[in-house]
Amino acid sequence: MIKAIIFDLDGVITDTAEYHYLAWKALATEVGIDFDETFNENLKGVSRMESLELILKHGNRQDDFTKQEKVTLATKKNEQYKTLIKRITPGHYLPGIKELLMEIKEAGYKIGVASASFNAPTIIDRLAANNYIDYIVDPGSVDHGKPAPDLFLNVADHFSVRAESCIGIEDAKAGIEAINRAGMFSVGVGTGTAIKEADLIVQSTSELSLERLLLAAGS
Ligand code: G16
Ligand code: MG
Repeated sequence: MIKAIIFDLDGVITDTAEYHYLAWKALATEVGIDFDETFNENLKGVSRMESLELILKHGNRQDDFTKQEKVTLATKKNEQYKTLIKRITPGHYLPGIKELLMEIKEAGYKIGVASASFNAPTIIDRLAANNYIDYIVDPGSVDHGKPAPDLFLNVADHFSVRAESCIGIEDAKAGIEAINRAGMFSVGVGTGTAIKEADLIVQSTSELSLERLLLAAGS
């Protein structure tokens, strides 16, 4: 029986993926690395430092910076990102998500957020989504990011529910793998092949409803 529904943030609750893309693109350009939306797909759900490593490797510049310099680069990207997310308002939910959160809350299921982002609490604040969300994982508190299951398992643990009683919703390949490895029912949002391993696939967040999720998960 399903007891908790766990949301990814970027690309599921709101479209911050675009802001990550713009901030990384600015940084990549600064260090002379070509960066486009196709490559950006590889960074979805991936932590800040790992994303930087992937970008440097993509430009064959992974050995050109010290660890400290890499931290400085990642911090710079984050400062740019923090400026961009100031644009987020309570009007910036992806289609149908606010209604879905309200529906789930009203029906008495637990709602968690399993995001790789250290900025998740700020974004949830800016959306005024605190009333719906019971728990946000601190990504610094788990050993491994997505595609490891840790972020999702941390939520189940917090709610004292079994993994089989959770549904996870994601837009990224690494995120779907994390949910599947956690032993939860996975829901993929999107049109690309990135989410092809999900148990249920929808093209847009507007297609999600509590009834559809529960039916698909057999609950
Ligand atoms: C998000 C994004 C990633 C980002 C990561 C870390 O994951 O999809 O692109 O690199 O968080 O974010 P930050 O630099 O803000 O700590 P998710 O799991 O919400 O999709
Ligand atoms: Mg995401």
